[in-house]
Amino acid sequence: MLDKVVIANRGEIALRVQRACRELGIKTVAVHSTADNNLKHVLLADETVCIGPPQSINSYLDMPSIIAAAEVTDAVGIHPGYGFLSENADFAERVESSGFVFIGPPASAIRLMGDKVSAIRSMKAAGVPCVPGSDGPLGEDPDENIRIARSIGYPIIIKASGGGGGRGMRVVHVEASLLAAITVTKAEARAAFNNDVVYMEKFLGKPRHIEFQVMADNHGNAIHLGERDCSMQRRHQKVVEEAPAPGITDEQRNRIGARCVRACLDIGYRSAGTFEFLYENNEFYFIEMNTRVQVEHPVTEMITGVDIVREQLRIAAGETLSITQDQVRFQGHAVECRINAEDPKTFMPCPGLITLWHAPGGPGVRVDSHIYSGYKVPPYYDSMIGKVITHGSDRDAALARMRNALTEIVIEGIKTNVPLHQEIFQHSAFQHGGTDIHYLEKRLGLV
Ligand code: MV4
Repeated sequence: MLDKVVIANRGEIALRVQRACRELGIKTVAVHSTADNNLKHVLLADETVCIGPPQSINSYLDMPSIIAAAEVTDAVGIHPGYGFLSENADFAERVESSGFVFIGPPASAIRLMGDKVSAIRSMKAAGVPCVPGSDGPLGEDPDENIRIARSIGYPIIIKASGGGGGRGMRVVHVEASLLAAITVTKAEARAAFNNDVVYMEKFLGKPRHIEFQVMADNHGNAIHLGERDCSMQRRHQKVVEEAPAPGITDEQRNRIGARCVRACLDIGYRSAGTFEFLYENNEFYFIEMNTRVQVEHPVTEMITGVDIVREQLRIAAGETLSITQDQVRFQGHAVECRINAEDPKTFMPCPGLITLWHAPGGPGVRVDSHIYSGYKVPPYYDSMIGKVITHGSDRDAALARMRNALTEIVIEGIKTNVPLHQEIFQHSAFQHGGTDIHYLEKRLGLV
């Protein structure tokens, strides 16, 4: 097993990675900014290295500082968590060329999936169903682009190949707007991603966002751990996630899961990954792959019993996956609420001192959070301060446990989105399950 790992992240995921390391007997190095001296995992780490000032660009995104921290502490591996440098192929490459293990996929896979046109091309080749579209970059010929859009049928969506996660997209409803939309999206993409490659897809009006969790090792083994439904979102920020996705059949899960596994083997994938799909009219359409551990991984852990971060560490140490596909069992239902330090009405971030914290508990309740009474939420980073995950024998049982947890939870001193979650869990459409990606914004009267 790895001897010592640098955790190149902060907050709840840094603590999550640290817990997995501890269980495996791996020593941990917490690298942190000057704003994060009092983070829970920093206080618990075997060693700590301050890597810079509060602004992420000078600390959690500073590759030389993080690699230097691994050097001075004699660490063997670096876990990037999510966000920050987790999907930066150059970072993965520099970690490895400096002699450390990148606890994630090969740089080549990150690069391939980071370019959405090449990602879709490889997925299509592996038999993963994709959205009808241009099957490659749009060229300069206006007549050809008009022809492609007509053959797909309006509405269509123009997407930047360097984008993803909702950045660099534009919907086109009529042919008269097409060419201007392509020009503008290209210009924005060049400015934002230094890459003006754009492609075209059929625009799906009321899809759900359903994603498949995969894991692959270095020995030719790959498995899927089923799907999650992440449709409950606002402005591309997920709010509630659940597994399994309501209404998805075993046949669909096995079929799409098997395609994702095939794709992992085809592209030489390793570690944890997620295939994002849009789901509409009973069909799955691949849109992007995330080459990192995700915020919502716990709902998959709760229904499968697989510790995804532990597997990442084992795989990085050269071991095989500890389970085969045949051994994966889906049990019950899990739901996750992301707890943010924000105003529940305006969604403005609300950093500050947490004067009192009581975590919810009881059977089937999991809390992944780094906060404690007396912890001060700094203003420099993402406002997510933790996640409450509940599991039950079926969806109703998981939801009932979450409603309970949301009444037990106490966070004083700062505003949080707990009231929003309490409201969501009273909505009858949500209780019924299967709401689409526009549901929350519509309910909030934002659309
Ligand atoms: C789409 C789409 C409709 N049709 N692609 C937004 C984030 C990025 N991952 C892809 N996104 C979308 N792609 C086609 N062809 C609608 C969205 C979309 C969306 C997707 C998932 C979750 C939330 C979303 C919110 C708005 C739009």
